[in-house]
Amino acid sequence: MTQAEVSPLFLGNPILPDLDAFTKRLSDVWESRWITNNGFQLKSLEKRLAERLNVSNLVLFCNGTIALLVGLKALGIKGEVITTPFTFPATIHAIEWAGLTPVFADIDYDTLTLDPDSVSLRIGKNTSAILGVHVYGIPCHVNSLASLANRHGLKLIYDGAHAFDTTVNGHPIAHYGDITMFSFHATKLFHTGEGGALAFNDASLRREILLARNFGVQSEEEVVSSGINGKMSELHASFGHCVLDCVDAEQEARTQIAEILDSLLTGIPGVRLPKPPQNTRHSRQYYPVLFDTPAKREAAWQALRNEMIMVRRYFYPLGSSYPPYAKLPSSNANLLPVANHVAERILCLPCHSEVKIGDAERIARLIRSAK
Ligand code: T4K
Repeated sequence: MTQAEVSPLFLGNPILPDLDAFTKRLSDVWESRWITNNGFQLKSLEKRLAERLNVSNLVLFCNGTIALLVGLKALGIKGEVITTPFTFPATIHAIEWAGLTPVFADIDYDTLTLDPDSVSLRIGKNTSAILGVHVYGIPCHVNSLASLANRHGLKLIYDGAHAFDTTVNGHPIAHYGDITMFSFHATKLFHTGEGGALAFNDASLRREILLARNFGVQSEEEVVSSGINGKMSELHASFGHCVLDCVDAEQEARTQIAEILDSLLTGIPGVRLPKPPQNTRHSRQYYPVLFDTPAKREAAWQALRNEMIMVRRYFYPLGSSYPPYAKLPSSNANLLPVANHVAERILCLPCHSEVKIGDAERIARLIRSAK
C-alpha cells in the first residue's frame, strides 16, 4: 500500500451511534416541532447524565467554553483567577471573556495538573478563584486545592472538559469544587457533536445558571441578568442520547488499548508516562507521553505523522505564551519551569476503539526509535 492509500489514524475517533437510533430520535423531535430551548430531549439527557455522573445538578450548554464562562459569572468571581497555562486555549480565554485576569501557576511534574504549592505562591489580595484543569482526564490534587481555597476564601472551579467519568477515591469528579465544566465536543469520550455542561452541588446556583443560558430572560416581560445564548438544541441532545448508549463499549476499548500502550511504552529509555494521583480512575480522554528532550519529541511526532498516525502536541504552546497573556507577570517562564519543560516534551497518542494492537505496536516501535 502506498502512503496515499493509508487511511490516517486520528488522535480522536468520535463515537458515531447507530444511524437508525438517531433517526428515530429525530422523528420524535420533528413530531414535537420543538427544536431548541429547554426541550424534551435536552431535559431527559440532563437527567440521564446527572445519574451517570452521579451529580445533583447538571445543566447542558451549546459548548464547554460558554459553559465555563457562565460558571465563572454565576460564582460572582472578580479580579484574578489562578489557573494553569498547560491547557486548551478555551480555559484561559473564558477567564478573559468573563472580564477577569488569569494568573498562571506551575504544574506538577507527575500529574501535569496545577501544583498546589505554586498556586499558594500566586494567591494575592485580588485573587478570587482557582480554576484547575483535569488535564487529559487526570484529576487535579482536589483535596490540597480545596484546603487552599477554604483557607483563603476562594471559589474553586474545575475545567473537567476531559474528565467524563473520572473519579477520585470512588467519588465522581464533579463532587469536588464549586462548579465543574464538561465538554461534549465531538472529540470527547461522551459527546453531543458540540456541547458542554456545568455540574454543581449547590442547588441555589441553578436559577442563575439557567437564566444565563437563555439571555437572562425570566419571562416575556423580564430580563434579569446579562445572560448569553448557551442553549443546546434538541438535535444535539438527541445525538447525545444515542452516543450515551455507546459510551461503555468505547470506554472499555480505550481502557484495553491504554493498558497495552502502558506495557509497550513503559521502560523505553527517555520516555515517561504521567502518574495520576493514587486511587483515581481517569477518563482516558487522551494518552500523553513525555520525552526526555524536545528533539526526541519532534522526531517522534515526525516519524508517527509520516506513517499517518496523527499524534498531537497537546498542550503546546503554553497559554502563558499567547500574545494576549504573554506580558502578564505570572507568564514569566522562570515562574513556570515545569509547564515549560512539559510543553516541549509532550505528545498525545491515539487511544480509542479504532486503535488495534498492531497500531499500538507500530506506535511503540516508532517512539522507541525516535532520536
Ligand atoms: N477546556 C479544555 C481543557 C479543552 O480541551 C476544551 C476543548 C475546552 C475547554 C473547550 O470545550 P469546547 O468549547 O470545545 O466544548 C479540539 C476541540 O475543538 C476542543 O473541543 C478540544 N478541547 C480540543 C482539545 O481539541 P482541535 O482543533 O485541536 O481538534 P480537531 O478539530 O483538530 O480534532 C482532533 C482530531 O479528532 C482530528 O485529528 C480528527 C479527529 N476528529 C475531529 C473532529 C472535529 C474527527 O475524527 N471527527 C471530528 O468531527 O480542538
